[in-house]
Amino acid sequence: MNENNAPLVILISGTPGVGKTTIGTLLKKKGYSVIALNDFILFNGLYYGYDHFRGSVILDVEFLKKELRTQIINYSNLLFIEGHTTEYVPKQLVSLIFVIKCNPRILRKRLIARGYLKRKIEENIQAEIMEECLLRHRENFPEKIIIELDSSDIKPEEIVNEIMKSIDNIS
Ligand code: DAT
Repeated sequence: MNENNAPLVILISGTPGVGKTTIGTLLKKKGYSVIALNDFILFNGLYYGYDHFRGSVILDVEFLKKELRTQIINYSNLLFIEGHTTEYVPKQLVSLIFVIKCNPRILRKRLIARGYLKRKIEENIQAEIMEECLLRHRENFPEKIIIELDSSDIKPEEIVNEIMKSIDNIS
């Protein structure tokens, strides 16, 4: 916890399929608080509607930011927020960001296994190649708090260990 009694907020982001949910589940099993941002958005109705072409919700960004500010103070110590659109978490709240990456060939296999439509797979592969998630976070947060981790060849448990080591270094 920091001096304002707000929790230390850690973002875990990346293109769909890189392993965010898996990491979040492992962190929860270890007893940490984890917000899955997609679930948070749906549960709190923080969207205008659904984009059928893109297969995703149309976010109400200002409402999302407001709701995060309100709800984050209910947590103590360490809070992980995992999701594809974590760049919308208000900058002042965030201590560290992990952008998980994955080799596009491996990512494609994961997305095929998930049953995504071909168009959606290619859109996500393109986003991974162009490092879109990383760039969006770089636009919104200082570079020094962003850490890239590659999930292509290491187990989710090892990624969690890397994350915890980095957090130990800042707290
Ligand atoms: P995301 O939440 O980023 O969309 P996920 O956690 O649902 O991704 O993982 C997508 C798939 O990839 C799922 O079948 C689990 C698998 N996976 C996740 N991390 C992995 C890793 N480090 N090594 C191998 N497979 C992984």
